[in-house]
Amino acid sequence: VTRTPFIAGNWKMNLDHLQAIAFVQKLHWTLKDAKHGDDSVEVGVFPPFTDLRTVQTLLDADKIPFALGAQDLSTKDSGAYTGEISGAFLSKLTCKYVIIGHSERREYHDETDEVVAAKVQAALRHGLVPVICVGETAEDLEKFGASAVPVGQLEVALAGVPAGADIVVAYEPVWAIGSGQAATPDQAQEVCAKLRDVIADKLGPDAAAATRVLYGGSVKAANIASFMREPDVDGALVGGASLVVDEFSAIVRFQ
Ligand code: G2H
Repeated sequence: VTRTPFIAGNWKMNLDHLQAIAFVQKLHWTLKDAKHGDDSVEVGVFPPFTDLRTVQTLLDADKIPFALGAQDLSTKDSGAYTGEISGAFLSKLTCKYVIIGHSERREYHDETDEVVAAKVQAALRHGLVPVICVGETAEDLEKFGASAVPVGQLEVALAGVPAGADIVVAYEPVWAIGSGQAATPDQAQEVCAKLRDVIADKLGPDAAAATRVLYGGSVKAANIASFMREPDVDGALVGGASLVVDEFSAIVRFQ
């Protein structure tokens, strides 16, 4: 099985819908002669909710081959849930992906493993591919080592997920996020391999072979190639560096 590398830009709470237009156009222009949008590498952009419609229109109008994703969704499908966003709305805007369980959601919005699991189910109900984020804090790392917490988080997130489901897993050690201090390629490989074992255990060997496992946490142009050389790292979830066109383009051109 070949797993198409996936470079995903998580904009977090950056770029309003007007800034998004300029950014996506410039990124497209910069990547025009790069091999992407085919089997060599998939590029994804994950803007804030309020940008999704604008970016969708732009991708569609200019036939820009970036996949569109959201940064979160509701566990519910519709109804009296003020401020929430349904996966149904995201599908209608041609979102392919949705990030679930990012450590910033877990930390600032008290998202438990059970909430994450419910969001994974919500994504699948609406035909979205969940990008399930797991990772240990510095404290967890000291107490339990690198893999115990992310493995436990993924086990809960995958409960009830059918074997054939299309999912992406992202290993993001919390201590590496936005800190400039990325994990080493060896560290990333070790945990990503264990996460693939969890996928094998829960969803079967075919799913484990087909599912992309990303590394995230201070990925930049200077370190992407070293991660991509690892056999169980299939791409990157990029935060800060995804907001700088030249840097993100260089990450997409890692090979
Ligand atoms: C981890 C990552 C993107 P950054 O949060 O999801 O952010 O690349 O800024 O560490």
